[in-house]
Amino acid sequence: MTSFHDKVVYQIYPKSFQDTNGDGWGDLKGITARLDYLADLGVDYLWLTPIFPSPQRDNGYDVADYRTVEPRFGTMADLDTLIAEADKRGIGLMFDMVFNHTSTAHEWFQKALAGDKKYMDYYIFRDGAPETPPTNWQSKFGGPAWEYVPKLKKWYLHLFDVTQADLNWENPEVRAELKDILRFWKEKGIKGFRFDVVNLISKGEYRDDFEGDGRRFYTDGPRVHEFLKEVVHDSGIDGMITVGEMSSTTIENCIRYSNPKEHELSMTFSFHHLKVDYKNGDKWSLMAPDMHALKEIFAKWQEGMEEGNGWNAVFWCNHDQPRIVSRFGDTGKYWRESAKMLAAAIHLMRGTPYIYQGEEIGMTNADFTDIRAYRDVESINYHDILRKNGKSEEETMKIIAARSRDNSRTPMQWTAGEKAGFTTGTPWLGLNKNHETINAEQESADGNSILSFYKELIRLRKEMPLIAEGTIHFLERENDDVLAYERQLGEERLLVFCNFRPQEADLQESPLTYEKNGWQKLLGNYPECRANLRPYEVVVLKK
Ligand code: TEU
Ligand code: CA
Repeated sequence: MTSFHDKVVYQIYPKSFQDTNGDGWGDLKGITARLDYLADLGVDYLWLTPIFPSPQRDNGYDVADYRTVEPRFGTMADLDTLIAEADKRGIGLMFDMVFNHTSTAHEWFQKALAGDKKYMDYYIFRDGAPETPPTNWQSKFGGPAWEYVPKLKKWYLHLFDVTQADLNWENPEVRAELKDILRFWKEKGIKGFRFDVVNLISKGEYRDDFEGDGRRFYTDGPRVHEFLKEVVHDSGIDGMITVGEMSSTTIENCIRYSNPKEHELSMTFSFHHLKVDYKNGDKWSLMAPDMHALKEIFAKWQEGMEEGNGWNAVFWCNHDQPRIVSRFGDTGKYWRESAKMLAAAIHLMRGTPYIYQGEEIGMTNADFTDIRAYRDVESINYHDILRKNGKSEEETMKIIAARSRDNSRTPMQWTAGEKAGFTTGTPWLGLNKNHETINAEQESADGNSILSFYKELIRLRKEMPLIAEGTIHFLERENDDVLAYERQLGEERLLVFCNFRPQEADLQESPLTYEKNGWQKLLGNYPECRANLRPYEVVVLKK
Protein backbone atom coordinates (compact mmCIF):
# COMPACT_ATOMS: atom_id res chain seq x y z
CA MET A 1 0.00 0.00 0.00
CA THR A 2 1.27 3.43 -0.90
CA SER A 3 1.86 5.80 1.97
CA PHE A 4 0.62 9.37 2.01
CA HIS A 5 2.76 10.51 4.90
CA ASP A 6 4.43 13.37 3.06
CA LYS A 7 1.21 14.65 1.47
CA VAL A 8 -0.99 17.56 2.48
CA VAL A 9 -4.72 17.65 1.78
CA TYR A 10 -6.74 20.83 1.30
CA GLN A 11 -10.47 20.62 1.93
CA ILE A 12 -12.80 22.64 -0.28
CA TYR A 13 -16.40 23.38 0.55
CA PRO A 14 -17.38 24.14 -3.05
CA LYS A 15 -20.51 26.09 -2.23
CA SER A 16 -18.40 28.66 -0.35
CA PHE A 17 -15.13 28.65 -2.28
CA GLN A 18 -15.47 30.69 -5.49
CA ASP A 19 -18.52 31.66 -7.50
CA THR A 20 -18.00 32.43 -11.20
CA ASN A 21 -21.52 33.10 -12.50
CA GLY A 22 -22.91 35.45 -9.88
CA ASP A 23 -25.56 33.12 -8.46
CA GLY A 24 -24.01 33.31 -4.99
CA TRP A 25 -22.92 29.66 -5.03
CA GLY A 26 -19.37 28.56 -5.48
CA ASP A 27 -18.87 26.28 -8.47
CA LEU A 28 -16.41 23.94 -10.19
CA LYS A 29 -15.17 26.66 -12.53
CA GLY A 30 -14.37 28.66 -9.42
CA ILE A 31 -12.16 25.89 -8.09
CA THR A 32 -10.36 25.66 -11.43
CA ALA A 33 -9.83 29.42 -11.35
CA ARG A 34 -8.11 29.13 -7.97
CA LEU A 35 -5.81 26.21 -8.75
CA ASP A 36 -2.75 28.42 -9.02
CA TYR A 37 -3.34 29.69 -5.49
CA LEU A 38 -3.57 26.08 -4.26
CA ALA A 39 -0.50 24.97 -6.20
CA ASP A 40 1.41 27.89 -4.74
CA LEU A 41 0.32 26.86 -1.26
CA GLY A 42 1.86 23.48 -2.06
CA VAL A 43 -0.97 21.04 -1.35
CA ASP A 44 -1.16 17.62 -3.02
CA TYR A 45 -4.84 16.74 -2.90
CA LEU A 46 -8.13 18.59 -2.87
CA TRP A 47 -10.94 16.96 -0.95
CA LEU A 48 -14.22 18.34 -2.26
CA THR A 49 -17.27 17.96 -0.04
CA PRO A 50 -20.12 16.37 -2.05
CA ILE A 51 -20.87 18.00 -5.39
CA PHE A 52 -23.54 15.47 -6.43
CA PRO A 53 -27.17 16.32 -7.16
CA SER A 54 -28.87 16.92 -3.84
CA PRO A 55 -31.86 18.69 -2.32
CA GLN A 56 -29.22 20.39 -0.12
CA ARG A 57 -31.05 19.76 3.14
CA ASP A 58 -27.60 18.97 4.53
CA ASN A 59 -25.56 20.83 1.90
CA GLY A 60 -24.88 17.85 -0.31
CA TYR A 61 -24.52 15.17 2.39
CA ASP A 62 -28.00 14.19 1.24
CA VAL A 63 -27.07 12.67 -2.12
CA ALA A 64 -29.77 12.08 -4.73
CA ASP A 65 -27.48 10.71 -7.47
CA TYR A 66 -23.89 9.54 -6.96
CA ARG A 67 -22.86 9.56 -10.60
CA THR A 68 -23.08 13.13 -11.79
CA VAL A 69 -22.65 16.75 -10.77
CA GLU A 70 -25.23 19.02 -9.15
CA PRO A 71 -26.12 21.49 -11.94
CA ARG A 72 -25.59 24.46 -9.64
CA PHE A 73 -21.93 23.39 -9.33
CA GLY A 74 -21.51 22.96 -13.08
CA THR A 75 -21.34 20.16 -15.63
CA MET A 76 -19.39 16.95 -16.10
CA ALA A 77 -17.33 18.89 -18.66
CA ASP A 78 -16.44 21.44 -15.96
CA LEU A 79 -15.38 18.56 -13.77
CA ASP A 80 -13.20 17.09 -16.53
CA THR A 81 -11.52 20.46 -16.93
CA LEU A 82 -10.94 20.73 -13.20
CA ILE A 83 -9.45 17.23 -13.03
CA ALA A 84 -7.15 17.93 -15.99
CA GLU A 85 -6.04 21.36 -14.78
CA ALA A 86 -5.39 20.06 -11.27
CA ASP A 87 -3.41 17.18 -12.71
CA LYS A 88 -1.19 19.61 -14.63
CA ARG A 89 -0.27 21.15 -11.30
CA GLY A 90 0.38 17.81 -9.62
CA ILE A 91 -2.84 18.02 -7.61
CA GLY A 92 -5.28 15.11 -7.26
CA LEU A 93 -8.98 15.32 -6.49
CA MET A 94 -10.60 13.41 -3.63
CA PHE A 95 -14.35 12.88 -3.63
CA ASP A 96 -16.56 12.69 -0.57
CA MET A 97 -18.56 9.48 -0.58
CA VAL A 98 -21.64 9.58 1.61
CA PHE A 99 -22.38 5.89 1.79
CA ASN A 100 -23.99 5.56 5.21
CA HIS A 101 -27.19 7.11 3.88
CA THR A 102 -28.78 8.59 0.77
CA SER A 103 -31.17 11.46 0.37
CA THR A 104 -34.79 10.36 0.48
CA ALA A 105 -34.94 12.00 -2.96
CA HIS A 106 -32.62 9.29 -4.32
CA GLU A 107 -34.27 7.01 -6.88
CA TRP A 108 -33.62 3.99 -4.65
CA PHE A 109 -35.53 5.48 -1.75
CA GLN A 110 -38.31 6.69 -4.00
CA LYS A 111 -38.75 3.15 -5.31
CA ALA A 112 -38.69 1.83 -1.77
CA LEU A 113 -41.43 4.27 -0.79
CA ALA A 114 -43.48 3.03 -3.73
CA GLY A 115 -43.32 -0.42 -2.14
CA ASP A 116 -40.67 -2.00 -4.42
CA LYS A 117 -39.33 -4.86 -2.27
CA LYS A 118 -35.88 -4.85 -3.88
CA TYR A 119 -35.31 -1.23 -2.94
CA MET A 120 -36.99 -1.45 0.45
CA ASP A 121 -34.17 -3.86 1.27
CA TYR A 122 -31.64 -1.14 0.35
CA TYR A 123 -32.69 0.71 3.50
CA ILE A 124 -33.48 -0.12 7.09
CA PHE A 125 -37.23 -0.48 7.36
CA ARG A 126 -38.88 -1.96 10.45
CA ASP A 127 -42.48 -2.83 11.25
CA GLY A 128 -44.15 -1.10 14.12
CA ALA A 129 -47.07 0.82 15.44
CA PRO A 130 -47.13 4.50 14.47
CA GLU A 131 -46.66 5.62 18.10
CA THR A 132 -43.65 3.47 18.96
CA PRO A 133 -40.40 3.70 17.01
CA PRO A 134 -38.41 0.43 16.84
CA THR A 135 -35.80 1.84 19.24
CA ASN A 136 -35.40 5.03 21.25
CA TRP A 137 -32.31 6.15 19.30
CA GLN A 138 -31.77 9.86 18.70
CA SER A 139 -30.77 11.46 15.41
CA LYS A 140 -27.42 13.29 15.43
CA PHE A 141 -29.28 16.42 14.37
CA GLY A 142 -31.83 16.18 17.20
CA GLY A 143 -35.13 14.27 17.51
CA PRO A 144 -35.85 10.56 16.96
CA ALA A 145 -33.73 8.52 14.52
CA TRP A 146 -36.77 6.76 13.02
CA GLU A 147 -39.47 8.08 10.73
CA TYR A 148 -42.84 6.41 10.20
CA VAL A 149 -44.18 5.86 6.68
CA PRO A 150 -47.96 5.38 7.07
CA LYS A 151 -48.39 3.97 3.58
CA LEU A 152 -45.94 1.15 4.27
CA LYS A 153 -46.80 0.85 7.96
CA LYS A 154 -43.07 0.82 8.57
CA TRP A 155 -40.37 2.95 10.13
CA TYR A 156 -37.07 3.77 8.44
CA LEU A 157 -33.81 4.60 10.19
CA HIS A 158 -32.07 7.96 9.72
CA LEU A 159 -29.12 8.60 12.02
CA PHE A 160 -28.94 12.13 10.58
CA ASP A 161 -31.69 14.29 9.07
CA VAL A 162 -35.08 12.75 8.31
CA THR A 163 -34.23 13.18 4.61
CA GLN A 164 -31.03 11.10 5.02
CA ALA A 165 -32.15 7.44 5.10
CA ASP A 166 -29.54 4.91 6.29
CA LEU A 167 -28.49 2.30 3.74
CA ASN A 168 -28.66 -1.40 4.55
CA TRP A 169 -25.05 -2.56 4.17
CA GLU A 170 -26.08 -6.11 5.14
CA ASN A 171 -27.57 -6.34 1.65
CA PRO A 172 -24.82 -7.42 -0.83
CA GLU A 173 -26.65 -5.62 -3.64
CA VAL A 174 -26.17 -2.32 -1.82
CA ARG A 175 -22.45 -2.98 -1.48
CA ALA A 176 -22.28 -3.89 -5.18
CA GLU A 177 -23.90 -0.55 -6.10
CA LEU A 178 -21.42 1.37 -3.97
CA LYS A 179 -18.43 -0.45 -5.47
CA ASP A 180 -19.70 0.45 -8.93
CA ILE A 181 -19.89 4.11 -7.97
CA LEU A 182 -16.30 4.04 -6.76
CA ARG A 183 -15.10 2.41 -9.99
CA PHE A 184 -17.00 5.01 -11.98
CA TRP A 185 -15.21 7.93 -10.29
CA LYS A 186 -11.85 6.23 -10.33
CA GLU A 187 -12.16 5.85 -14.10
CA LYS A 188 -13.07 9.53 -14.36
CA GLY A 189 -9.73 10.41 -12.81
CA ILE A 190 -10.63 10.94 -9.16
CA LYS A 191 -7.49 10.13 -7.15
CA GLY A 192 -8.86 9.41 -3.69
CA PHE A 193 -11.90 9.27 -1.45
CA ARG A 194 -13.13 10.53 1.87
CA PHE A 195 -15.81 8.31 3.37
CA ASP A 196 -18.46 10.08 5.38
CA VAL A 197 -19.27 8.60 8.85
CA VAL A 198 -18.06 5.27 7.55
CA ASN A 199 -17.78 3.66 10.97
CA LEU A 200 -21.57 3.75 11.30
CA ILE A 201 -22.35 1.48 8.33
CA SER A 202 -22.61 -1.81 10.25
CA LYS A 203 -25.55 -1.67 12.62
CA GLY A 204 -25.48 -4.16 15.45
CA GLU A 205 -28.46 -4.87 17.60
CA TYR A 206 -31.56 -2.73 17.35
CA ARG A 207 -32.08 -2.23 21.07
CA ASP A 208 -33.23 0.65 23.22
CA ASP A 209 -30.38 2.64 24.71
CA PHE A 210 -31.08 3.72 28.26
CA GLU A 211 -27.64 5.24 28.78
CA GLY A 212 -27.06 7.16 25.58
CA ASP A 213 -28.47 8.13 22.19
CA GLY A 214 -28.02 4.66 20.69
CA ARG A 215 -24.57 5.16 19.19
CA ARG A 216 -23.04 2.24 21.09
CA PHE A 217 -25.20 -0.11 19.04
CA TYR A 218 -24.02 1.05 15.61
CA THR A 219 -20.60 2.75 16.03
CA ASP A 220 -17.63 0.62 14.82
CA GLY A 221 -20.25 -2.11 14.42
CA PRO A 222 -19.78 -5.89 14.10
CA ARG A 223 -19.13 -6.10 10.33
CA VAL A 224 -17.56 -2.69 9.66
CA HIS A 225 -14.01 -3.97 9.01
CA GLU A 226 -15.26 -6.78 6.83
CA PHE A 227 -17.42 -4.39 4.77
CA LEU A 228 -14.57 -1.93 4.30
CA LYS A 229 -12.11 -4.58 3.20
CA GLU A 230 -14.59 -5.96 0.71
CA VAL A 231 -15.57 -2.62 -0.81
CA VAL A 232 -11.97 -1.36 -1.02
CA HIS A 233 -10.75 -4.59 -2.59
CA ASP A 234 -13.57 -5.15 -5.06
CA SER A 235 -13.73 -1.56 -6.27
CA GLY A 236 -9.98 -1.50 -6.89
CA ILE A 237 -9.23 1.54 -4.75
CA ASP A 238 -6.67 -0.12 -2.47
CA GLY A 239 -3.50 1.97 -2.72
CA MET A 240 -5.36 5.21 -3.48
CA ILE A 241 -5.54 7.87 -0.78
CA THR A 242 -8.59 7.16 1.36
CA VAL A 243 -9.72 8.65 4.63
CA GLY A 244 -12.59 7.57 6.82
CA GLU A 245 -14.54 9.93 9.01
CA MET A 246 -14.88 8.04 12.29
CA SER A 247 -17.55 9.23 14.64
CA SER A 248 -17.06 8.50 18.40
CA THR A 249 -14.46 5.85 17.61
CA THR A 250 -11.60 4.12 19.46
CA ILE A 251 -7.86 3.81 18.82
CA GLU A 252 -8.14 0.03 18.53
CA ASN A 253 -10.60 0.42 15.67
CA CYS A 254 -8.66 3.23 13.98
CA ILE A 255 -5.53 1.09 14.01
CA ARG A 256 -7.45 -1.59 12.17
CA TYR A 257 -9.00 0.89 9.73
CA SER A 258 -5.62 2.39 8.82
CA ASN A 259 -2.90 -0.19 9.38
CA PRO A 260 -1.59 -0.96 5.84
CA LYS A 261 -1.66 -4.68 6.46
CA GLU A 262 -5.45 -4.57 6.89
CA HIS A 263 -6.08 -3.07 3.42
CA GLU A 264 -8.94 -0.90 4.64
CA LEU A 265 -8.13 2.84 4.50
CA SER A 266 -5.00 5.00 4.37
CA MET A 267 -6.00 7.09 7.38
CA THR A 268 -8.76 8.10 9.78
CA PHE A 269 -10.31 11.26 11.17
CA SER A 270 -11.23 11.09 14.83
CA PHE A 271 -12.81 13.91 16.82
CA HIS A 272 -11.99 13.48 20.50
CA HIS A 273 -9.61 16.47 20.48
CA LEU A 274 -12.44 18.67 19.23
CA LYS A 275 -14.73 17.92 22.16
CA VAL A 276 -12.53 19.31 24.93
CA ASP A 277 -14.67 22.45 25.07
CA TYR A 278 -17.95 20.51 25.29
CA LYS A 279 -19.27 20.70 28.85
CA ASN A 280 -20.10 17.14 29.98
CA GLY A 281 -19.55 16.02 26.41
CA ASP A 282 -22.49 18.11 25.20
CA LYS A 283 -21.77 20.19 22.09
CA TRP A 284 -24.52 22.63 23.10
CA SER A 285 -23.05 23.46 26.54
CA LEU A 286 -20.21 25.95 26.45
CA MET A 287 -16.95 25.60 28.32
CA ALA A 288 -13.40 26.93 27.90
CA PRO A 289 -11.13 24.31 26.27
CA ASP A 290 -9.72 21.85 28.79
CA MET A 291 -6.03 21.98 27.87
CA HIS A 292 -5.11 19.04 30.03
CA ALA A 293 -7.66 16.86 28.25
CA LEU A 294 -6.46 18.13 24.86
CA LYS A 295 -2.88 17.19 25.64
CA GLU A 296 -3.82 13.74 26.93
CA ILE A 297 -5.91 13.02 23.84
CA PHE A 298 -3.13 14.04 21.47
CA ALA A 299 -0.56 12.00 23.38
CA LYS A 300 -2.83 8.98 23.52
CA TRP A 301 -3.83 9.09 19.84
CA GLN A 302 -0.45 10.03 18.45
CA GLU A 303 1.58 7.53 20.45
CA GLY A 304 -1.15 4.87 20.31
CA MET A 305 -1.54 4.99 16.54
CA GLU A 306 2.23 4.85 16.14
CA GLU A 307 2.42 1.79 18.33
CA GLY A 308 -0.25 -0.01 16.31
CA ASN A 309 1.12 1.23 12.97
CA GLY A 310 -2.07 3.15 12.27
CA TRP A 311 -2.14 6.54 10.56
CA ASN A 312 -3.98 9.71 11.63
CA ALA A 313 -5.36 12.45 9.46
CA VAL A 314 -4.38 15.47 11.59
CA PHE A 315 -6.63 18.52 11.54
CA TRP A 316 -8.31 21.31 13.49
CA CYS A 317 -10.90 22.49 11.02
CA ASN A 318 -13.49 21.16 8.62
CA HIS A 319 -16.93 22.15 7.39
CA ASP A 320 -18.54 20.89 10.63
CA GLN A 321 -16.26 22.66 13.09
CA PRO A 322 -16.03 26.24 14.30
CA ARG A 323 -12.88 28.08 13.20
CA ILE A 324 -9.88 27.02 15.27
CA VAL A 325 -8.45 30.51 15.79
CA SER A 326 -11.78 31.58 17.34
CA ARG A 327 -11.87 28.45 19.41
CA PHE A 328 -8.39 27.70 20.78
CA GLY A 329 -6.58 30.83 19.66
CA ASP A 330 -7.17 34.57 19.77
CA THR A 331 -9.04 36.78 17.30
CA GLY A 332 -7.67 40.03 18.75
CA LYS A 333 -4.13 41.07 19.55
CA TYR A 334 -2.60 37.61 19.02
CA TRP A 335 -4.61 36.56 15.98
CA ARG A 336 -1.58 36.05 13.77
CA GLU A 337 0.61 34.43 16.43
CA SER A 338 -2.09 32.05 17.63
CA ALA A 339 -3.09 30.98 14.10
CA LYS A 340 0.54 30.15 13.30
CA MET A 341 1.05 28.30 16.57
CA LEU A 342 -2.07 26.18 15.97
CA ALA A 343 -0.90 25.40 12.45
CA ALA A 344 2.52 24.22 13.57
CA ALA A 345 1.05 22.18 16.44
CA ILE A 346 -0.87 20.02 13.95
CA HIS A 347 1.41 20.00 10.92
CA LEU A 348 4.45 18.72 12.77
CA MET A 349 2.61 15.82 14.40
CA ARG A 350 2.67 12.26 13.09
CA GLY A 351 -0.07 12.14 10.45
CA THR A 352 -1.25 13.61 7.17
CA PRO A 353 -2.34 17.23 7.68
CA TYR A 354 -5.63 18.56 6.35
CA ILE A 355 -6.18 22.28 5.79
CA TYR A 356 -9.75 23.53 5.54
CA GLN A 357 -10.33 26.44 3.16
CA GLY A 358 -9.67 29.77 4.87
CA GLU A 359 -7.78 28.21 7.77
CA GLU A 360 -4.54 29.08 5.98
CA ILE A 361 -5.41 32.78 6.16
CA GLY A 362 -6.72 32.65 9.73
CA MET A 363 -10.43 33.00 8.99
CA THR A 364 -12.60 33.38 12.09
CA ASN A 365 -16.11 32.34 13.14
CA ALA A 366 -19.12 33.93 11.46
CA ASP A 367 -20.24 37.30 12.84
CA PHE A 368 -23.99 36.58 12.70
CA THR A 369 -26.24 37.66 15.58
CA ASP A 370 -29.66 36.55 14.31
CA ILE A 371 -30.79 32.95 13.82
CA ARG A 372 -32.20 33.96 10.42
CA ALA A 373 -28.65 34.43 9.14
CA TYR A 374 -27.88 30.71 9.69
CA ARG A 375 -28.52 28.08 7.05
CA ASP A 376 -27.36 24.81 8.65
CA VAL A 377 -30.12 22.34 9.48
CA GLU A 378 -28.35 21.37 12.71
CA SER A 379 -28.11 25.00 13.93
CA ILE A 380 -31.74 25.66 13.10
CA ASN A 381 -32.91 22.46 14.84
CA TYR A 382 -30.82 23.15 17.93
CA HIS A 383 -31.98 26.74 18.14
CA ASP A 384 -35.48 25.34 18.60
CA ILE A 385 -34.38 22.59 20.97
CA LEU A 386 -32.44 25.01 23.21
CA ARG A 387 -35.35 27.46 23.29
CA LYS A 388 -37.78 24.66 24.15
CA ASN A 389 -35.43 23.61 26.93
CA GLY A 390 -35.93 27.02 28.49
CA LYS A 391 -32.86 28.95 27.35
CA SER A 392 -33.38 32.63 26.53
CA GLU A 393 -32.88 33.84 22.95
CA GLU A 394 -29.71 35.57 24.08
CA GLU A 395 -28.20 32.46 25.71
CA THR A 396 -29.27 30.35 22.74
CA MET A 397 -27.64 32.66 20.24
CA LYS A 398 -24.44 32.70 22.27
CA ILE A 399 -24.29 28.92 22.01
CA ILE A 400 -25.18 28.84 18.30
CA ALA A 401 -22.56 31.50 17.57
CA ALA A 402 -19.89 29.38 19.23
CA ARG A 403 -20.96 25.98 17.92
CA SER A 404 -22.70 26.37 14.57
CA ARG A 405 -21.26 24.51 11.60
CA ASP A 406 -21.95 27.66 9.56
CA ASN A 407 -18.93 29.21 11.30
CA SER A 408 -16.74 27.34 8.86
CA ARG A 409 -19.05 27.72 5.89
CA THR A 410 -19.02 31.50 5.36
CA PRO A 411 -17.57 32.30 1.93
CA MET A 412 -13.83 32.20 1.36
CA GLN A 413 -12.25 35.61 1.83
CA TRP A 414 -10.19 36.30 -1.27
CA THR A 415 -9.96 40.09 -1.25
CA ALA A 416 -10.80 43.16 0.82
CA GLY A 417 -13.20 44.26 -1.91
CA GLU A 418 -16.92 43.92 -2.38
CA LYS A 419 -18.21 40.40 -1.47
CA ALA A 420 -14.60 39.44 -0.68
CA GLY A 421 -14.04 38.42 -4.30
CA PHE A 422 -16.25 35.37 -3.69
CA THR A 423 -19.21 36.41 -5.83
CA THR A 424 -20.72 39.32 -7.70
CA GLY A 425 -24.18 38.28 -6.52
CA THR A 426 -25.72 37.55 -3.14
CA PRO A 427 -23.79 34.83 -1.31
CA TRP A 428 -25.91 31.86 -0.17
CA LEU A 429 -24.51 32.39 3.35
CA GLY A 430 -23.34 35.76 4.67
CA LEU A 431 -19.73 36.88 4.40
CA ASN A 432 -17.72 37.83 7.43
CA LYS A 433 -17.17 41.61 7.54
CA ASN A 434 -13.58 41.04 8.59
CA HIS A 435 -12.66 40.14 5.02
CA GLU A 436 -11.49 43.73 4.82
CA THR A 437 -8.52 42.74 6.98
CA ILE A 438 -8.44 38.94 6.67
CA ASN A 439 -8.09 37.90 3.01
CA ALA A 440 -5.91 35.81 0.74
CA GLU A 441 -4.81 38.65 -1.54
CA GLN A 442 -3.24 40.64 1.23
CA GLU A 443 -1.62 37.62 2.85
CA SER A 444 -0.17 36.43 -0.44
CA ALA A 445 1.84 39.64 -0.59
CA ASP A 446 3.09 39.41 3.01
CA GLY A 447 6.06 37.17 3.83
CA ASN A 448 5.12 37.22 7.50
CA SER A 449 1.46 36.26 7.04
CA ILE A 450 -0.34 33.19 8.31
CA LEU A 451 -0.56 32.05 4.69
CA SER A 452 3.23 32.28 4.28
CA PHE A 453 3.64 30.26 7.47
CA TYR A 454 1.42 27.47 6.10
CA LYS A 455 3.51 27.41 2.93
CA GLU A 456 6.62 27.06 5.03
CA LEU A 457 5.11 24.13 6.99
CA ILE A 458 4.17 22.34 3.78
CA ARG A 459 7.58 22.94 2.27
CA LEU A 460 9.28 21.55 5.40
CA ARG A 461 7.23 18.34 5.19
CA LYS A 462 8.52 17.82 1.67
CA GLU A 463 12.11 18.51 2.68
CA MET A 464 12.38 16.68 5.97
CA PRO A 465 11.48 12.97 5.97
CA LEU A 466 11.52 13.25 9.76
CA ILE A 467 8.23 15.19 9.68
CA ALA A 468 6.51 12.59 7.53
CA GLU A 469 8.10 9.47 8.96
CA GLY A 470 9.55 10.18 12.39
CA THR A 471 8.36 8.74 15.70
CA ILE A 472 6.60 10.97 18.22
CA HIS A 473 6.86 11.35 21.94
CA PHE A 474 5.06 13.91 24.10
CA LEU A 475 6.85 16.16 26.60
CA GLU A 476 5.87 18.66 29.31
CA ARG A 477 3.00 16.35 30.17
CA GLU A 478 2.06 18.07 33.43
CA ASN A 479 2.29 21.58 32.01
CA ASP A 480 -1.21 22.56 30.94
CA ASP A 481 -0.10 25.75 29.22
CA VAL A 482 2.14 24.10 26.68
CA LEU A 483 1.73 21.33 24.12
CA ALA A 484 5.16 19.86 23.43
CA TYR A 485 6.49 16.89 21.56
CA GLU A 486 9.62 15.42 20.08
CA ARG A 487 9.95 13.76 16.68
CA GLN A 488 12.81 11.48 15.78
CA LEU A 489 14.09 9.69 12.70
CA GLY A 490 17.49 8.03 12.93
CA GLU A 491 19.88 10.61 14.36
CA GLU A 492 17.64 13.53 13.48
CA ARG A 493 15.44 15.13 16.15
CA LEU A 494 12.82 17.85 16.21
CA LEU A 495 11.26 19.61 19.21
CA VAL A 496 7.97 21.49 19.06
CA PHE A 497 6.81 23.77 21.91
CA CYS A 498 3.41 25.45 21.64
CA ASN A 499 2.10 27.92 24.18
CA PHE A 500 -1.72 27.82 24.13
CA ARG A 501 -2.10 30.76 26.50
CA PRO A 502 -2.40 34.53 26.00
CA GLN A 503 0.39 34.98 28.58
CA GLU A 504 3.97 33.83 28.94
CA ALA A 505 4.66 30.20 29.81
CA ASP A 506 7.64 28.44 31.31
CA LEU A 507 9.23 25.23 30.10
CA GLN A 508 11.16 22.65 32.11
CA GLU A 509 14.13 23.51 29.96
CA SER A 510 14.42 27.00 28.46
CA PRO A 511 14.62 27.35 24.65
CA LEU A 512 17.85 29.26 25.29
CA THR A 513 19.37 26.26 27.05
CA TYR A 514 18.46 24.07 24.10
CA GLU A 515 20.24 26.50 21.80
CA LYS A 516 23.31 26.38 24.03
CA ASN A 517 23.20 22.59 23.83
CA GLY A 518 23.47 22.57 20.06
CA TRP A 519 19.81 22.72 19.03
CA GLN A 520 18.94 25.11 16.22
CA LYS A 521 15.77 27.09 15.85
CA LEU A 522 14.04 25.90 12.69
CA LEU A 523 10.77 27.79 12.85
CA GLY A 524 8.73 30.06 15.08
CA ASN A 525 6.21 32.87 15.19
CA TYR A 526 8.40 35.31 17.13
CA PRO A 527 11.98 36.39 16.48
CA GLU A 528 14.88 34.83 18.46
CA CYS A 529 14.36 32.44 21.41
CA ARG A 530 13.86 33.70 24.94
CA ALA A 531 14.00 32.04 28.36
CA ASN A 532 10.27 31.29 28.24
CA LEU A 533 7.50 31.23 25.64
CA ARG A 534 5.68 34.44 24.75
CA PRO A 535 1.85 34.49 24.31
CA TYR A 536 0.86 31.79 21.79
CA GLU A 537 4.48 31.29 20.86
CA VAL A 538 5.59 28.25 18.92
CA VAL A 539 9.26 27.29 18.80
CA VAL A 540 10.55 24.47 16.65
CA LEU A 541 14.11 23.31 17.30
CA LYS A 542 16.14 20.72 15.47
CA LYS A 543 19.28 18.74 16.09
O1 TEU B 1 -20.51 14.45 9.79
C1 TEU B 1 -20.69 13.49 10.77
C2 TEU B 1 -20.93 13.93 12.15
O2 TEU B 1 -21.42 13.16 12.95
C3 TEU B 1 -20.55 15.24 12.64
O3 TEU B 1 -19.42 15.83 12.27
C4 TEU B 1 -21.70 16.13 12.80
O4 TEU B 1 -21.90 17.00 11.74
C5 TEU B 1 -21.49 16.95 14.02
O5 TEU B 1 -20.97 16.15 15.01
C6 TEU B 1 -22.80 17.47 14.51
O6 TEU B 1 -22.62 18.08 15.74
C7 TEU B 1 -20.60 14.08 8.47
C8 TEU B 1 -20.42 15.29 7.59
O7 TEU B 1 -19.11 15.79 7.76
C9 TEU B 1 -21.48 16.29 7.91
O8 TEU B 1 -21.32 17.50 7.22
C10 TEU B 1 -22.80 15.65 7.58
O9 TEU B 1 -23.84 16.49 7.99
C11 TEU B 1 -22.97 14.30 8.26
O10 TEU B 1 -21.83 13.47 8.14
C12 TEU B 1 -24.11 13.53 7.64
O11 TEU B 1 -23.76 13.12 6.36
CA1 CA C 1 -22.05 29.78 -9.08
